[in-house]
Amino acid sequence: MKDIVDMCLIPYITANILLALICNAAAVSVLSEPEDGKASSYLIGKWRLWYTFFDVNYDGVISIDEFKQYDFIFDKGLDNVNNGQLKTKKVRFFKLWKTVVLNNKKEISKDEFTALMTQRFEADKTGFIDMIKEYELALCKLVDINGDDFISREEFVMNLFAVGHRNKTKEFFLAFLPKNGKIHVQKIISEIIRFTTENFESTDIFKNEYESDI
Ligand SMILES: [Ca+2]
Ligand SMILES: [Ca+2]
Repeated sequence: MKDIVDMCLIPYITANILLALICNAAAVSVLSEPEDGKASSYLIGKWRLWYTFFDVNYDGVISIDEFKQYDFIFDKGLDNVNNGQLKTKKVRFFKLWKTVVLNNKKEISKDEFTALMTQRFEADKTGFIDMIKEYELALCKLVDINGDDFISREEFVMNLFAVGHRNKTKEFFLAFLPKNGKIHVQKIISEIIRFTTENFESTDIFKNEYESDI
């Protein structure tokens, strides 16, 4: 009787092993970068998170008004320590923000934003990375009030406050492994490039933060 039961179990176990192998192969393929230059669902999910981060007043839509938050924080007499360059830096960043995020429109929905990023990424990935790099450098120059190419804790927190994110600022800052209490702007730029352009799953400071902040 035991032999019969064992014989019946063999095909069942074999089928399950095969199923496990197939599932494992599928999981590995998700972790690989698509070869056809298409944006993965993982990357598209990150762009949707990124959209949420830009929606400073939490009304579900990114509009031109979102940028006014930067005026509120950065206009508090900080131009003295910024050698009078604040306005120039802000104008430059606003121009890039309007192009990169809003596609030069007054507002953009989450679906439009995702479609825009997908179209840009799939048309020219190198150009897309360059666009993000230029955008983030302009933001870092704005946030780097004393112009030392490092973002201090104070500068970092002020930027987060400007865009309405006040939770877990300490954890977010420490995730960049600051040295002597500050983060080099290149570290922030490389991390935002990872977040906005890396097509496969990896350790991602911005993704972790944005997921825990919503
Ligand atoms: Ca909004
Ligand atoms: Ca600085």
